[in-house]
Amino acid sequence: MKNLRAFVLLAILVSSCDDGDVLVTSFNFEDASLQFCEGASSLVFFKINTESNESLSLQINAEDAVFAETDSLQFALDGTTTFLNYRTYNTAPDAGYFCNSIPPTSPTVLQDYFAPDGTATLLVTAVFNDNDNIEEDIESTLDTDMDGLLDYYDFDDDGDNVPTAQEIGGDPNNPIDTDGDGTPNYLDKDDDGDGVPTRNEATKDDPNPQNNITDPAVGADYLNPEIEVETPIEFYIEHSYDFVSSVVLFVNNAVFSNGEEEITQESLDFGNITNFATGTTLITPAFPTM
Ligand SMILES: [Ca+2]
Ligand SMILES: [Ca+2]
Ligand SMILES: [Ca+2]
Ligand SMILES: [Ca+2]
Repeated sequence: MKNLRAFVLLAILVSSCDDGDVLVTSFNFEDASLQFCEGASSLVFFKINTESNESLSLQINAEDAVFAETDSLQFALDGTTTFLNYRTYNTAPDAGYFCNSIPPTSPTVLQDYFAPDGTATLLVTAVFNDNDNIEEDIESTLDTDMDGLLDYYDFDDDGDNVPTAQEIGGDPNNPIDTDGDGTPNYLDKDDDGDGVPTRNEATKDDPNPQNNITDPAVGADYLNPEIEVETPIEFYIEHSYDFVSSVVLFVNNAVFSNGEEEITQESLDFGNITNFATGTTLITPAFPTM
């Protein structure tokens, strides 16, 4: 996880105390950006107010895989693996303070509030890209080959086991249409129009149609209408697509306590981090049974 960029949406400044005392804490993180670091088995989100020397931090346990898809993730605070800390210091901590396996000796913690109860919510938004050089609408629900991967992140749109990037030719705005039927090869299940689907102009030993060449002078059989040898290939090749995920974090019903005083926060808006996680998803779509 990298490419940290953070923005603060808004901050909540409501502090209350059950015995009515006025707290010297400010609980002000309005101008502090959300940051994070990864510990051995946990993820720590934090905000630092460098003016008032205070920090708000949340530790959660989450597998990296959960950030590869758009989802709303809820984490119940339990006081052991998932919890919040609100601290004040003699001087402001830096980002390295929060994921140290050995608690740093400085800065000195003046007040330490711990919240073992509440609910943290992470809204993950993942944007997919199949890198197939076709400009595709990520709002579209079109799934040409009905393999469960929408066209905008399906690197083989027509499911013929020849990736789109290798079917469009040199000009994405004028993609190759071998049989001239008006459907470009990357959307045509039978590229040469010989009646044998491209996927089936391959062999069981090598399901890549590009490698099945009877006449080298013409090229692969799936682009040679004179060759009509059919071998049923009833599976798809492994697909890959990249993702870039951003997160929005908020916490509800947190009750902070330092043993003497309590601070209740019904709603804590931590803000967001764009480009929180990037990666590549590999998936072999199930072959549809018809
Ligand atoms: Ca698809
Ligand atoms: Ca294809
Ligand atoms: Ca065609
Ligand atoms: Ca052929």
